[in-house]
Amino acid sequence: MSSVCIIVPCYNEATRLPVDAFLSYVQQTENVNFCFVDDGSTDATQTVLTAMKARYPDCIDALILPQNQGKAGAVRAGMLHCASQSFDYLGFLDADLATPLTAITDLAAVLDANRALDMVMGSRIKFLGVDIRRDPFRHYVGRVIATIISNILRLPVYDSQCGAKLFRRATVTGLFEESFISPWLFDVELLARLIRKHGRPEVLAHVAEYPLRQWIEQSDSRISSGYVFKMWYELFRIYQTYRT
Ligand SMILES: Nc1nc2c(ncn2[C@@H]2O[C@H](COP(=O)(O)OP(=O)(O)O)[C@@H](O)[C@H]2O)c(=O)[nH]1
Ligand SMILES: [Mg+2]
Repeated sequence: MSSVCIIVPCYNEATRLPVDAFLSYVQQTENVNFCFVDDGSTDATQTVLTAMKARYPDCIDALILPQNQGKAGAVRAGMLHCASQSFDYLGFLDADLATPLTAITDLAAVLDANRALDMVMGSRIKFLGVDIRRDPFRHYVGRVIATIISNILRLPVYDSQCGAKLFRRATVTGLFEESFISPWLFDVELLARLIRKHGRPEVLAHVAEYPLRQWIEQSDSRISSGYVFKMWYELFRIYQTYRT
């Protein structure tokens, strides 16, 4: 299998991070590495991550950011930190494992099967045979936001905001070099950057969505409820900045 490095942004995750699940996964799996990024947490996240790295130094790295940057900044720092290493694919996953670790090999298989793809995104689509569990309110609000994003991008993307994405390494530096406008909508910016790079008609050959087999919403979200208001301004700025 191709080698993969997964960035896990961690903000005050000392009690929430499923440490045992990560450790048993690296024990059982070859070719998958993790780079946990402590995003200036104020709890014991740094201690937890450093202990994980000490146990499995060959496949776990911990990047400690002295100041909180938001999810976009933490993912970006981790991706750029690992892009110089010899992995085939780099990606990111939320620390709460709402997307289970088994999705990593599923997403890697999509890139393995199609050499033209730069990026594969997990997509939370509830249908028979998969296990997608989401609070109904967040689901409906999320669907409205996702549909608006799809219209702004003029791209038939179903679920831009799912926190599980994998990239071919050669594309990472170009996509993540520039810092992001939005701490939570940076996924929209990644798609806008791909459109800018390839042109809208061709982008469909370079990015694919993959319906996740499982996604279980975890409580205790780090996004504040007030962000729903700020988000519209960020979307507007993204639209203005990447407009072609
Ligand atoms: N770097 C950073 N990461 C954050 C911040 N807030 C959340 N995260 C990380 O982003 C991921 C998603 O956060 P989560 O609370 O699960 O959000 P939700 O499930 O999308 O509501 C987790 O891995 C968090 O640790 C933040 O301020 N900075
Ligand atoms: Mg979550």
